[in-house]
Amino acid sequence: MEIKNVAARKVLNSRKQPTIEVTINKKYSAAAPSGASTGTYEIPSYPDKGVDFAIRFINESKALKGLKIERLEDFEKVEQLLPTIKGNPMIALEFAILKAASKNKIWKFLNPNAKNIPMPLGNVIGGGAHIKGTEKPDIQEFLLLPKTEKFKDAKSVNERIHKIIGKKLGVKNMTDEGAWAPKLDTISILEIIQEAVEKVQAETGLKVTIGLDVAASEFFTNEKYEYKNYSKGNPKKILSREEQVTFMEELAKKYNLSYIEDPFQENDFESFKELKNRVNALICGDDLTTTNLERLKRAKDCINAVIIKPNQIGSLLKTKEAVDYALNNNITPVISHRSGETMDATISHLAVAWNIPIIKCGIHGKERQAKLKELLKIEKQI
Ligand code: 2PG
Ligand code: MG
Repeated sequence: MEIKNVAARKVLNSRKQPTIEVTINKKYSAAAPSGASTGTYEIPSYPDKGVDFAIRFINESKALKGLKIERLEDFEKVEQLLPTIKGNPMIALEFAILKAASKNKIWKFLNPNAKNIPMPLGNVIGGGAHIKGTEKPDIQEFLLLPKTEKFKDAKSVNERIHKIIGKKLGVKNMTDEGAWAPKLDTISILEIIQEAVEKVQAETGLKVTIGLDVAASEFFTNEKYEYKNYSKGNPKKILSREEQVTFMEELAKKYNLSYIEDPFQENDFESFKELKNRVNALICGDDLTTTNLERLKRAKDCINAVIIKPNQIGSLLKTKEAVDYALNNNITPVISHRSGETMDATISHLAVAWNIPIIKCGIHGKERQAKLKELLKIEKQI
């Protein structure tokens, strides 16, 4: 595929914030998402001068014209030719080029032998930085992780539990990611989810497990974890580092958690390691690792799963490096959406092409469904 035309424009993401969309050869478009609970070690979403500057820069640049893209390695040229374009603009650009080079079959272009569809990790109840106000869960995401043979079953079982819980809670409030946002404490929420999971498991015979994205950096103040909704009788509670490790261990054991993301603040590698040694769950880094190979290397013995978000590092090639390092070091990569999303479903393709076993992309809302539906489509093509 030869790049003949590159155009960028401003669009709105699901949080109604401006983001960049790039179109290659007038036909293939991709837009970048953005986070709300961003890690300190993520690269900035936009170069210093912001989204408008990036759009103008891409529209005025002739650097990519005539460039031929036939394989992943060719993206080195893209990244070299536009070194000032990092973060979200680079991701939108590279995803659009991927679509153009593959005629929308990215998974096949990157790996014609791909055969695994990832399990969907979906957000059913949430709080933290993903909803305004103060009366909300401290923990950012309460997640469902099905363990089914077929992707189709996993998708529908998540949707079913999401619906049952919505009815039970009777709230209309939702987080940015389409999870229910009740004014409830951690324990009450886990009880409600466990009940719904057991009911649906009994009905369908399909296995579903529970997970968390604690996003602990968001409520780590003065070297302590400051809960505002800890438990029913005891909403306000301050936990030390050791107490937080114990609390996470207790939750993991009581609710059979299969997955815990960012249970500790983003610099506390040691506590991740301690929890990993105490429980039988995926202990996942997100703000800890920020899809950054150097941080991932440092976290190697502390985690057994890692979030992969292309726009945390702003480079398709560096994203692939992080995935490969994880796969080669017994760390489960989990490719992930952001809380501010677009209809782009490139991460679904990357999951399949790069053998990523889990995709975290929500359950409810058109931007989340776009990624799930794309996987149904890919499943049929494989
Ligand atoms: C996270 C993500 C996505 P955000 O913390 O894992 O769920 O949130 O995009 O706001 O960083
Ligand atoms: Mg996270």
